[in-house]
Amino acid sequence: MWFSVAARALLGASMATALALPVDPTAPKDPGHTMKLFTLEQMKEAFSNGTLPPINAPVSHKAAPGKEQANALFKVNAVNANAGCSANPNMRFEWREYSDSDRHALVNSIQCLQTRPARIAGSNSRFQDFAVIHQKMSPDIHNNQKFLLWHRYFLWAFEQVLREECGFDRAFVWWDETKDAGHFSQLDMFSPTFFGTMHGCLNDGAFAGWQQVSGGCVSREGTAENTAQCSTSFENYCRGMGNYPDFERCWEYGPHGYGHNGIGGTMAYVEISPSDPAFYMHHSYVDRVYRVWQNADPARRTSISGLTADAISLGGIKPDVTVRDVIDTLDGAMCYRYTY
Ligand SMILES: [Cu+2]
Repeated sequence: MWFSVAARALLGASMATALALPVDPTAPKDPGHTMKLFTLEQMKEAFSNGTLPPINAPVSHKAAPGKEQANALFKVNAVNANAGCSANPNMRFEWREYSDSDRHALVNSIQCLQTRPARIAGSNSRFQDFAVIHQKMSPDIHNNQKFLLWHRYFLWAFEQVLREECGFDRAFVWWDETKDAGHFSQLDMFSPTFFGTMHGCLNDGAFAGWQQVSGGCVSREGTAENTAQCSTSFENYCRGMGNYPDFERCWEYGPHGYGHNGIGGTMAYVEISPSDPAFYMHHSYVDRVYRVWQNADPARRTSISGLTADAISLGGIKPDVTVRDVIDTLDGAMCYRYTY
């Protein structure tokens, strides 16, 4: 028969090649998963019907035996370093409270990190080390109880590395997204002066031309409709949750997910989203609201349903810690608070 086995094999191979090639050569090879999303109305309905997915147990959350000692040493150092923290914590200022000089210093230090050599396998810069670690650890740090703690420590580590390796010497920043709900793209953060505009591949601003960890350009393609979910009413609804698993799911699948999609493009993909520096601004808001929720009840600063001894690992960027080291921003490995 004309259509020989060899011809079939050839045809199969060429089809496979054709399928493997992205249509858009700048598109990521493996962008990963999209966000789990509930609008405020869907969230209320899911809670009242009991249909919100149950919170998953972490995939792996016990430190390897060899790491226990390192954790203990870090704990001792951290506690010593932070004696008296609450009397004089580091303040994180909201973007609108941040001076132009501070904004430029922040953006310049992030640019600097991109020029520093990688220390993590599979990365091509010190900035991308964070995205690679986030990508690798993704199954263990999303859709579970560690989500808020892990990202809190990740953001703190990013801040420390900006200070230690790129000379950043200002107070750190946070972004109150509720002030920009429905119109993220109009915020001056998303301008050619700072983080770049929000349409397609980054071709203006401090990070123009940057590549995603998975390949392809860092891009933004958010919609106003998505950013509208990052509202005061949604924040307040989640802040009304009485226990950690409910708050965590409301916050992760609600405004957290919609902030990612509101910026869109690279940020819409869970694993690779830290390839866009806007990730760190978004997660400052996520962490700030977690802290505000914790402040409403002291027990929330010491417990997340029995997981207090579990390991938080950044794959070597900073020492492994435990949940108890990072659950209170004023006691443990860190020492900071938000201006409001
Ligand atoms: Cu994440």
